[in-house]
Amino acid sequence: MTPIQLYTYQTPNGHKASIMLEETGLAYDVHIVDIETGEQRTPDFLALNPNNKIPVIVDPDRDRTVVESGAILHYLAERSGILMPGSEAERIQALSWTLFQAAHVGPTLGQLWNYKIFAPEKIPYVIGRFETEASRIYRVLDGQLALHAHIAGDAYGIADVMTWPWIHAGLTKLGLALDATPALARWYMAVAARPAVLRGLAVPRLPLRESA
Ligand SMILES: N[C@@H](CCC(=O)N[C@@H](CS)C(=O)NCC(=O)O)C(=O)O
Repeated sequence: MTPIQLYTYQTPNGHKASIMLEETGLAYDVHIVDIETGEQRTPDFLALNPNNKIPVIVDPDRDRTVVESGAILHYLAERSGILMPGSEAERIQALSWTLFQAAHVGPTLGQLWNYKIFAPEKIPYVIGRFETEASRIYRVLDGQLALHAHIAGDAYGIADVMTWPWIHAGLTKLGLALDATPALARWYMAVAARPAVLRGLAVPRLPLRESA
């Protein structure tokens, strides 16, 4: 098999794709797209994803280019047969929670990151608004994980791969502790113990920048 080509950067959305590739065991090559210097807006990258965002995968053997992390995870599950839910009922749960991540978890924490860390002017109303929404989303996940071992049901699957990097970023970068959501905390620790997750989190290895 020709290796899958992964275009990515050191971010939670990039980590979803690298963790999934590590889980599947499929061979892949990594291409760093430095979104801090604007490489996602070069003509070559825009030809892969007109939406100028990582991650993207190219599967040369099937002549497929896949954008959007949720679609990438579904594609890789189908391609490999790994983390593919068995029944139709499980598949629709996986799809629902994968889209919940894409619609709520990622956008809310992404905006919080922007306004809390990057914004030159810190606006308390805006930061408070996204922190309140993040708490609500964490309670939704905590409720689901109080009922099931994993986000889309009993088995570990793509909804977990989709969500874990953002909960990790929330904890390590945004100060979103898991004390008030014990089921979410239990799940977070269990997923963190998977070797494929740790390997995927280390992708891509960025070259050291020269300091000024
Ligand atoms: N919904 C997209 C989000 C991807 C995304 O936001 N990627 C960010 C990095 S985490 C990016 O490439 N940003 C560059 C830009 O917006 O110019 C997905 O799940 O793949």
